[in-house]
Amino acid sequence: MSNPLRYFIADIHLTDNEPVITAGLLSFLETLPDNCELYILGDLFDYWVGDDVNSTLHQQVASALQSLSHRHIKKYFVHGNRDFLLGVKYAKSCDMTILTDINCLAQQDKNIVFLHGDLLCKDDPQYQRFRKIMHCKWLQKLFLILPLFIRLKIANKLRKKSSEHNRIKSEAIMDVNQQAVVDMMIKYNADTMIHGHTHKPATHTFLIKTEPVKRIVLGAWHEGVSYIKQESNSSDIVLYSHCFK
Ligand code: LP5
Ligand code: MN
Repeated sequence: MSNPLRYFIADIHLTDNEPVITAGLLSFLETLPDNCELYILGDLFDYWVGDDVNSTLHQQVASALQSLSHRHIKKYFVHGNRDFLLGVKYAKSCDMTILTDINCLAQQDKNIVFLHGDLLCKDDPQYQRFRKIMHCKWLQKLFLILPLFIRLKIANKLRKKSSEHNRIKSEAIMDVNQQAVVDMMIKYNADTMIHGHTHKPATHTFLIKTEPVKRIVLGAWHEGVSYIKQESNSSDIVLYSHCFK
């Protein structure tokens, strides 16, 4: 089955305080070839408190993504745990489609399943409970009608609490649960899984019922670019990383 050239990125964590990362993303976008597809698997922004925040950073990124359309590059976005409130208004300004939390791309006989990755952290029930609360539609609606300075205060508080919690959590708890990976790959008939979130870039190969499969983890963009490329008309999917130029 033929597929277009595809790129996957995640965990860019754009913020006003890190102009090098923003510049790195903008130049990465410029290097994308015409007619490819770009999948952004969450945490594009360090946090998102509403589409009404019309900052220079948000405008810059929207305009860069939007202009890719002139080169027939399609953009898809999956929410991360930091930017799950990014809405259709902003996505429209980027000319990008928001996808559901878990998605599939059909291959010959098996699929590629892709997601942000936080859903796989099943060894962290505290986070999974927290996530459920954050994903309550009524709570999100309520949050979004609050004045901006209160939303920013809440976001800062949550970020602080999260860092405190992460400092005492073990590495294993913050990684994916292998059984959750296997269950999801079986459910979506996938031989390849792509995700971010853990900031542990790697290609893991293992067997599911004697079939070789792989899980490719995207890296965060704190020190450089991390992306996965699937060549057109190929099932070859490779993880790349390099420092910002
Ligand atoms: O983000 P990261 O990588 O540091 O850690 C994540 C998990 N943490 C989060 C929290 C986000 O960082 C906060 C993002 C703010 C977004 C904007 C605000 C929108 C508000 C919308 C309201 C409807 O996702 C972290 C995981 C880690 O990944 C690895 O998987 O461990 O999870 C936690 O830290 C959760 C804790 O275990 C439990 C959190 C308790 C919070 C208590 C809140 C009390 C303060 C309330 C203030 C109003
Ligand atoms: Mn994340």
